[in-house]
Amino acid sequence: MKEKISVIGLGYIGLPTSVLFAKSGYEVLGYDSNTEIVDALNKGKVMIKEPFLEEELAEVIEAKAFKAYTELQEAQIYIICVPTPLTDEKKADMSFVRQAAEAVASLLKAGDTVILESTSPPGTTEELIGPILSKGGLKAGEDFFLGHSPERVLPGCMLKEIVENDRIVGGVKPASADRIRSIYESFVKGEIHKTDARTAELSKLVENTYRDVNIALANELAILCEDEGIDVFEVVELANNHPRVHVHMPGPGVGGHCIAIDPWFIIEKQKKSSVILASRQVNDHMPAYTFKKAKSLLALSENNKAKIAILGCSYKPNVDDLRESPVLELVDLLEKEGNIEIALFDPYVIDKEFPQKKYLTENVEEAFEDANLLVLAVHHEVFKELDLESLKDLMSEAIFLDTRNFFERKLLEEMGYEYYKLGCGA
Ligand code: SAJ
Repeated sequence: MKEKISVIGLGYIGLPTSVLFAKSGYEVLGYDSNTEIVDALNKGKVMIKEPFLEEELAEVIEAKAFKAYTELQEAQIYIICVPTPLTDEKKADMSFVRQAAEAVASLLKAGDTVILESTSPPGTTEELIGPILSKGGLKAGEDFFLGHSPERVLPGCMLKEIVENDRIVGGVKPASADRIRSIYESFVKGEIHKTDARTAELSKLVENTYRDVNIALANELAILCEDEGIDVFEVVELANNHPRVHVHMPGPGVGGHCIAIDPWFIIEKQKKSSVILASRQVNDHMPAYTFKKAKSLLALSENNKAKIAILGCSYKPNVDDLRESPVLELVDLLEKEGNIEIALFDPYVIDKEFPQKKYLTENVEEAFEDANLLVLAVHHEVFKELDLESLKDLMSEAIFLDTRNFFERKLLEEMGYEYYKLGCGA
């Protein structure tokens, strides 16, 4: 008899996780409160663009190893993969985790295992989930196993990363860590590192906070280089030649549902201001900084009509994910400024709904038509195929702001563009 796993939350993490457990011999009963998602999944339709996910889902549905439900199903193992967004006060919104824990508590039996995958502030597993699950008298870590195992996936190559990356499993007791490790050993090829629950929670936050602080360093250098007439990308490249230096890349801001969010879960635990908070503030300032730079370039244009064409608006290259996208904040600032016509071109987001969609153009020509300034905001690989030479002729002025060091200055200047780079005063 196959062990049953109930996965709560069938989104970016819950769905790939469900598929992999189903492929490795478990019977997975997925649960999501969104009936549209449940219906689509049971028809083999995946709502997120992730390579191979739909094919793998079809396989496990065919094998009757996965089915989605709108009610939580009884199982031996419960894995919580629900969102942990930020409140307006930049605190962790744990309402979805709380609801999930309450649902599990109503079905929990002795000997079961409960795993929190959602990225959470340190202490969540023991202090929030444990007491909810123990309300019926069962003791966490004794009558049932409880722990935290954070995911480490890169959107766009999730299935590969969930399998191959090392994994952290943290238990409220060592026996819980052992039990959770044995469950993930069914498909994880990377090393599985055991620890306690709160160490596991903080380790996950540190992974993304490290990147955020590092990106903030790059962005702060970009602002300095603008004033100093230096190219920050050259500085970073040269500094990174050192065997133990890895400065990240500057840009128009930090988006996504991880790096822009996770550091706040540490900040809320800190007693005083920190480099983590200062880094968040630097990165959150970059859309305004880019807006200022764009405005200064627009002021160079001879005619008073101003149109900006923005290439890319998802939160990072080659994905359709718009969450926390800094480019959307840049668009809002341009809109607020008034008397600037805005055209967005991003082939990844044409079937997404978002407030700034009204600026999205059908094709790239429409975006370039009559524009004074072109901003490369997201370095989607497909933009390398654009025929910038002929597109330039559609513009009323060919001023180009590259926020990602994505194009060759020499090449664009030979085409007749006035080429500028964010973080490059030269
Ligand atoms: N960014 C920069 N400069 C850089 C790198 C990124 O400005 O040098 C920006 C990107 O443009 C984007 C944002 O930061 O707006 C985040 O992009 P990302 O690719 O760095 O991060 P995510 O959110 O797609 O994925 C991260 C990854 N975490 C780490 O690399 C430590 C991923 O492995 C995690 O699993 C994921 O967060 C998560 O789910 O936590």
